[in-house]
Amino acid sequence: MAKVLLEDWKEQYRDEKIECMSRDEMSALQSERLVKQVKNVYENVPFYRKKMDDLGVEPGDIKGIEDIHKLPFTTKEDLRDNYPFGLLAVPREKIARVQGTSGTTGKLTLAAYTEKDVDIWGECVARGLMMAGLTSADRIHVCYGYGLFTGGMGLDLGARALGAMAIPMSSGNTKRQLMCMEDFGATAFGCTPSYAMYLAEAAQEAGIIDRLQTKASINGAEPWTDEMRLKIEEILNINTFDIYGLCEITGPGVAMDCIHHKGLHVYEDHFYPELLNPADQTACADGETGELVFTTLSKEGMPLLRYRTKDLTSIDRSPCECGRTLPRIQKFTGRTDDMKVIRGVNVFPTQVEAALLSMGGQVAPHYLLIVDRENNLDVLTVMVEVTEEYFSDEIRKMEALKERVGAVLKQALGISVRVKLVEPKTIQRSEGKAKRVIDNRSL
Ligand code: DLL
Repeated sequence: MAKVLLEDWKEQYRDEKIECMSRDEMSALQSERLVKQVKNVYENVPFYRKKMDDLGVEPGDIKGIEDIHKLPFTTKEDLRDNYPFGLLAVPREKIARVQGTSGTTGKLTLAAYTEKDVDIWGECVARGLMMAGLTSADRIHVCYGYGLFTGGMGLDLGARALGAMAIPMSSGNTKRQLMCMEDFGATAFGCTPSYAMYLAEAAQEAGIIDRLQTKASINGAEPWTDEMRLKIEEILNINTFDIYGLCEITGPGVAMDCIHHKGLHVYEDHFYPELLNPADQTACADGETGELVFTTLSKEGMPLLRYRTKDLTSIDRSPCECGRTLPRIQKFTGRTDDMKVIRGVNVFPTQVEAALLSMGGQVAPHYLLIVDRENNLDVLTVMVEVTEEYFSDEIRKMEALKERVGAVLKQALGISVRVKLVEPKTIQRSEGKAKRVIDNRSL
């Protein structure tokens, strides 16, 4: 275990020319790619030809990246309507692989990639791995799921592009994960942040932390807070990085944060980001929170124009101390669809997470929000796990803790909540994306 302090950090770039390019050069590159891409989808994807015709836009109207606002949006519903292969821009024989969403109910969201798309995906993940200080000498333990979900394959492709060793564990069986991590001398691992927290606690409990060689972890696929990052870093004594992506765009490797943790650098030479006001789709000013929308500038298999991710963040284009000029999106508060409106107040699970972690170890960062409607009134119950250290058989002590948690949550959320304290390790752990909310109102 070897956390590197910021003052000792040596920045390395996978592609310095692109990652540190001037804004003018980047705009020129994006413009060239966009013009080509628009012509491509107009000629090869009937769905986009119709959408553009309906808007009265022709490929010739798009002269550069500044014209992107003239183009139509694409939504998840469009992907579903054209499931599975209706949005391909190449013949099906050119598709080298498909990947899908991690959800288990309903129709999948399927994405298709050519060989070149897969190479670019690996390159982008490799940029992130280098941002995390990894090199070809590293051994990367991948406990994201392998399969249609992009996590396992994404990290694997990144390790391959970097020339590092991939350890394809997939998710599940924590004891075995830890055994292999120790035996194979993994120097880094990748999984969801909720599972990283679980692994960290399990390693601590097994007393093996000193025997691990891990120095970094690459965590994403779900919203999490900086407080959670610090907690994982503290337990394992490593550097932890946030990686973002979605299968429709490329899987992990759309954006990742650097050692300065001031937002996730977007690989905008391939994935052009826009931040739009969800209500009327007008552009947000830099720093203003809105819905993240992506256009794939170089994708061959299933290129998407202005894909509405439903993820909420803001963008910062100021230079970063790491030297990269790639813009940074802030850590995600959540998706438009996991924000809950409770008695008129917007509540995100990440606000609960930050509040619980601010309580100095009295409660564990494992929690569940349950929303009910009683007598026409919304009621939010937050189930919170007490840590072993603070758990007590004395009712008075537990009542006092419950009151403290209630006060901290009220302060953070702006509404009063019911707190249900539960014993250590009783909230179900997730090996993939954690389920943080049960909304009984919509059932
Ligand atoms: O979750 C890809 C991925 C795998 C990213 C492994 C990072 C690591 P999907 O299953 O298509 O793809 O889900 C995409 O997950 O729209 C976000 O809502 C959420 N998400 C992904 N990364 C983050 C993150 C993968 N770092 C959806 N922070 C996205 C917050 C994230 N939310």
